[in-house]
Amino acid sequence: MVTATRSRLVSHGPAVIDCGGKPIRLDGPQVMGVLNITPDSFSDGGRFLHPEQALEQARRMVDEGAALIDVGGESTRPGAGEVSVQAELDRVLPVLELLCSELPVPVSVDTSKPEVMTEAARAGAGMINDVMALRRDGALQAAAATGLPICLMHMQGEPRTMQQAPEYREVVSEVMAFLGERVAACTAAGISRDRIVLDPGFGFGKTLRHNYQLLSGLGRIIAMGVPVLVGMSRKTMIGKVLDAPVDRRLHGSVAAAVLAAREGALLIRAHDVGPTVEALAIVHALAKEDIPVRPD
Ligand code: 8Y7
Repeated sequence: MVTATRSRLVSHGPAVIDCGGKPIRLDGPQVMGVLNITPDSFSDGGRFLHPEQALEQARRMVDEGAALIDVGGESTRPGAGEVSVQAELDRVLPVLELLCSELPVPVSVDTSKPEVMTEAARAGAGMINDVMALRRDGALQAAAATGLPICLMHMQGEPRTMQQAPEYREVVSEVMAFLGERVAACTAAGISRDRIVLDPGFGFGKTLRHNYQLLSGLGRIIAMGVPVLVGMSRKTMIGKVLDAPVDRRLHGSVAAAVLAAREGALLIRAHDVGPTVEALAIVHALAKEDIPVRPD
């Protein structure tokens, strides 16, 4: 068994990522808590529209150990409709301003729109989380100008149609090629590698098998040497295996988080922060004792 632990031994990049003055330690897996402020998100849609309610929920997640809170104003669920720039700004900015001034942890903004990136940074956001990986016109330039770290996520197709017939020759290689190309586009636009986080984009233009092939091959993506974020919380890849609706996917989601963290994923995007943080503490305790395996 020489190769089994290989992916856990590679360098995972900087031990700290600076999110606009609020650093996150990446010496072990950390949780990004999900805060949806859209009226139509599939798992908690419509519950956190008001800034005060959003703050209350964000504080709960921070108390439970979230290292980062992800705020999104445009639902990216399969089949979701478009939101105008103004509508997204109106939703996101009041929440960002409040959370960024009140919370001890950084707040990332889940957006693909360059105008929202610019305004979110001005409101104090600490990271840009773009499921389009800065492919929108003007997004590379806008993101570069913020100076913030950026999560580049893989998606095949676009949210409205991505689950119709996703196809890959070999999903892990294709996701890696895409992410490598987006890292190159970022560095060419003046975004240095130490500001980049990569995400294979579970559920975004992937069948159930593609999602598990990606989880199985996650070590190869981690070996690209850039911190990796994953989001599997409450997704269909959990629900289909369990034949369970969204409100009964907690244990499956935590199991998936543990498996990804054991491969070396450093940021885990999750709705159920407390249970995920506790499970990851066990992964971290184990990883601290990992001994490199060498051939005789
Ligand atoms: C992800 C995400 C969503 C993910 C990153 C959901 C915004 C769907 N999923 N961002 N966003 N990675 N980086 O189930 O997997 O929360 S939305």
